[in-house]
Amino acid sequence: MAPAAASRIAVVTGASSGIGAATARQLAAAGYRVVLTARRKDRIEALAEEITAAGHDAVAYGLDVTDRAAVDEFARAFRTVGVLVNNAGGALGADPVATGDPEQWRQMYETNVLGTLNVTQALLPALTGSGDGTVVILSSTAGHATYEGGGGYVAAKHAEHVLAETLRLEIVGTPVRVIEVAPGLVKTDEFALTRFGGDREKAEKVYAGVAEPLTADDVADTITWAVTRPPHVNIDLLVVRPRAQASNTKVHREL
Ligand code: 8X3
Repeated sequence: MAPAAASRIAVVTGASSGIGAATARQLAAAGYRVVLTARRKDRIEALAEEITAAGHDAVAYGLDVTDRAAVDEFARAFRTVGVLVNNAGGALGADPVATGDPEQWRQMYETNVLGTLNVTQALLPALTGSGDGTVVILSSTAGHATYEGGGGYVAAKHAEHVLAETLRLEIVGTPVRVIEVAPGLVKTDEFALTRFGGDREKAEKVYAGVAEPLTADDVADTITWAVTRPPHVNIDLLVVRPRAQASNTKVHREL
């Protein structure tokens, strides 16, 4: 469904690459005026230009979602917002609990959980004010079951799942939906590389032998579908995995 004027703005966090960038492109194509946010301003500016050149509507705003003062200032620019896609976040490390780095755990909690909290809190009045707001929380299958070495990432993603569930309970009766999208194995340029501190060999192992992991576009398609349902339809939770993945730990690999 094409968005109504008051709910035409879609804010996407972490829009500089991967799922965030793909979602920005698809929401713009669906008729939204997309506000791209990320720390890497040069990237989102280039993407905004690309989207605009394709005849759609996009602007870029450099933002670190963990900086609450900056998030509040960003939110002041909007009277109404139709969609907020909380995509910023990611994984750091895959160490067992016994030896995991507490600093990595803290950073993951800050970006994934507090980042989502910051932007959602700051934009909630504008989302409500649109008369038809949608909050999307990109959690993960790591938010629903654990795996060895998942540690701090699994904990942070469980927290995001709880944030989505709790918010949905608390704002029922207001014109805002809360949609959680939980992807499994998605091959993007940066997710695994960031997780393993730039170690390409370790990053490649995550996808080794998997014929077709999900792509950023697959997930963006899922998000866009959920967001473009009629306003009274709330897709609470959508778990999406590649066919080759039956669970977090059961992945078919042809090696
Ligand atoms: C990414 C899924 O399996 O790497 O959110 O934790 S996994």
